[in-house]
Amino acid sequence: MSFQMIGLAIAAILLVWFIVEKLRRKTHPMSGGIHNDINLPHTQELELYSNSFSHCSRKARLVMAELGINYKHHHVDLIETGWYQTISSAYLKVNPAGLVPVFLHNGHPIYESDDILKYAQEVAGPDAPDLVPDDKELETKMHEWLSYLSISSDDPLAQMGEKAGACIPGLTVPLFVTTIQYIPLRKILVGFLFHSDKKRPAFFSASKLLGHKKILSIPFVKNMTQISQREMKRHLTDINGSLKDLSGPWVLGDHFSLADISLGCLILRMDETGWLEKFHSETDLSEVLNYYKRLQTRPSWQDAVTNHAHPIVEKATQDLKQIRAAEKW
Ligand SMILES: N[C@@H](CCC(=O)N[C@@H](CS)C(=O)NCC(=O)O)C(=O)O
Repeated sequence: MSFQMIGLAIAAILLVWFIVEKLRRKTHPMSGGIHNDINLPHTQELELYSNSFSHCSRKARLVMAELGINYKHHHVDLIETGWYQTISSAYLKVNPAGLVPVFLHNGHPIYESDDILKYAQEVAGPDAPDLVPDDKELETKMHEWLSYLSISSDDPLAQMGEKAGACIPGLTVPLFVTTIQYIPLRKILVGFLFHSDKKRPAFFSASKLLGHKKILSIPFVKNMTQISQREMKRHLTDINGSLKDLSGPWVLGDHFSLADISLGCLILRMDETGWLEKFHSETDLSEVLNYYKRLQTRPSWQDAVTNHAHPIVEKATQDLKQIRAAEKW
């Protein structure tokens, strides 16, 4: 057989492999809430698929810890923690949208972190604390907070002016860049073949190859991080004002609720990316800092955040701290 024939045979095998893999990895959006029509393999009544670094996953783990829910945990990697497990054929059976977190109740999946938070309250036993207040006015307030803090699955950057949650992805960019230095390029490139959103592997491979300075000076990235900074600083100033006026330690006063879980995760992200310290040096956020300290002393924090620390994220967080200190930003 000639070299040409061998080359053609290899190309044909690769093409067949690619087509088969592509068919096995079909992705499409999934609506939130429970899907009773889907039955997934499970060994426990309640199971959670989450990633240690993911903001929405942290919310889900915190609610489980606060409610004392006993569940089986499956860690799912994102490219930032190792590889694109969310678009593996096995995980796409769990969530065809390729997103974490997913909560399973008797094998039926619940998608969207805020729906998971509410569902967890419904399945928690009668002795579990009430993270959704009975008082209708307080409940409405809690839902408003959840919506204000949420990240949309369709367009994560939409409505940065109105929603604090929409500013999170843009402000996580510097940490994405430092985490991705620990991931081999070949793993990032897999995203070009199978990720439904090619901007992600494009951004991650550029980050890996160019480093933070060049990435953060690309006009689109620069513009996005500048808008996110401006808007998040304003949101945190508003949040600081609301916390100052409270009649109790939590956003609804004395009642610890789902809103505190979501707000706690937003502040955590701002802390690990260095923005919290920077914003506080420019505007008074002392109420936010005190509130954050109160959250960190709750046993749920240890359980859902500290115990799930990821070595790559830990190292990348330190790297980012050093870069910020050296470059004074
Ligand atoms: N609105 C969704 C957002 C979920 C989401 O965006 N998850 C991210 C991690 S925080 C993810 O799975 N990304 C997959 C990827 O980056 O490929 C929720 O609240 O659950």
